[in-house]
Amino acid sequence: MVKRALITGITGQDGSYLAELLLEKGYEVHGVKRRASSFNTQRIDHIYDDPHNREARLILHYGDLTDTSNLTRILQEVEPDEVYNLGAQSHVAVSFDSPEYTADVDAIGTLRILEAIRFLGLTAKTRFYQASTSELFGKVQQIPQSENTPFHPRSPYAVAKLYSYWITVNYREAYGLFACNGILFNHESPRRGETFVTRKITRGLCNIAQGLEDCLYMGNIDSLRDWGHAKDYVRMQWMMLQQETPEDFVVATGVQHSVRDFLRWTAFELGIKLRFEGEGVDEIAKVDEIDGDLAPALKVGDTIMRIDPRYFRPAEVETLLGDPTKAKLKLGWEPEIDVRTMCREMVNEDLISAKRHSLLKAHGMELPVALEDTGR
Ligand code: NDP
Ligand code: GDR
Repeated sequence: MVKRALITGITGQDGSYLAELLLEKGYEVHGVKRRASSFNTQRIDHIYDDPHNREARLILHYGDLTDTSNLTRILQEVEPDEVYNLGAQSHVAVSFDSPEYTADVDAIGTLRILEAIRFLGLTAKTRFYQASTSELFGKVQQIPQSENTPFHPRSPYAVAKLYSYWITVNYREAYGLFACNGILFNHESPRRGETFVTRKITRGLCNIAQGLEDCLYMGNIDSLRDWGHAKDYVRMQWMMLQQETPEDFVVATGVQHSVRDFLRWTAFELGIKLRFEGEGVDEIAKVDEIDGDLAPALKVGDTIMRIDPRYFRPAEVETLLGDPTKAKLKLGWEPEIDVRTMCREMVNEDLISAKRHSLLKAHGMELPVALEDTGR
């Protein structure tokens, strides 16, 4: 029997890698995509099947986590063996601007799916994965953070995700649903959204190196994170739903670095050594040395990073470090891609795009480079 999975958030970073993984494993994969005024399937176009092909194993449904009847109808049609609830307003800083919407999607959206599973009588058939987050730990009380660390969310996003965490536990305890929380620490890739810090840095510095932008404006570069690769983390999402009994797991690398480190590594991949000068909001990063020809637009002494307090958050999560011991011992999960390798992969991809833009510009065919325009 071919297994059927339903993924909310299939057009996002994790959704695209998970869809690839499940297709490789022989699943029929259904995904919920939002109607948008422009194409929003770039991350999954390479695995998309023409729906006229009867053999198609990737099937998309228009839908939204704010729409109960739509979600119920999709679940009724698909009757999935596994649901991966990855859809979310996933940007922490944006959740301070849109707290109510974030709660509707990230908290009540989860309840809508769980209720639909129950209402449709799928409780015994359908397994449920909830995309929980290290942001639940927020104001850290214990280092490193494990499944037993108390939560203290620090943003409307994290508070909404806290509801989803507990409602998932509740449906497991109350109705016997096979439901698991993956408490995932930050994970990145070349498909990471452009306004999350790692991708903002790799994309920004590649554009600067090629003369498409002048300077990168950053928030709290002392912030500490445990960064892994999205490919490793979606493998664990699948593994969690293959266990004998449902349980929650922390997914992390157990290694911590600062945003400033990530700036340094990205510069290193471009053959640049950075020198940080000044303090607090006056801190800047200058080009100290250049090696090779990957940054033709730069010279020693150029200032390529400044702090902009607009990117500070009303409440910050200063430090996160995960303890993945349970995932390793119980499921045999190990991350395979380290953060430096991931940074190199991201730089390589963003550099291709920056070089393409720069070449077109040199031939008088300048394309607009989408700058980070959200204020976030
Ligand atoms: P992305 O932001 O890349 O993707 C989010 C997905 O959710 C997109 O497909 C987006 O659609 C969809 N979405 C947003 N709003 C709605 C809505 N109202 N209804 C239906 N779908 C919606 O996130 P990631 O792939 O990085 O993360 C996946 C999940 O894991 C999220 O829930 C996130 O909060 C959580 N998480 C992520 C971590 C990380 O480090 N990446 C760590 C821990 C948890 P569209 O493409 O149309 O915008
Ligand atoms: P985070 O990721 O908030 O941890 O949430 P993000 O990459 O946005 O921020 C990480 C840290 O970097 C600091 N920072 C900046 N962040 C952004 N976006 N832009 C900046 O200019 C900037 N300068 C410094 C932030 O303050 C923060 O401390 C991500 C999301 O994927 C969530 O959905 C997920 O739940 C968590 O990771 C785990």
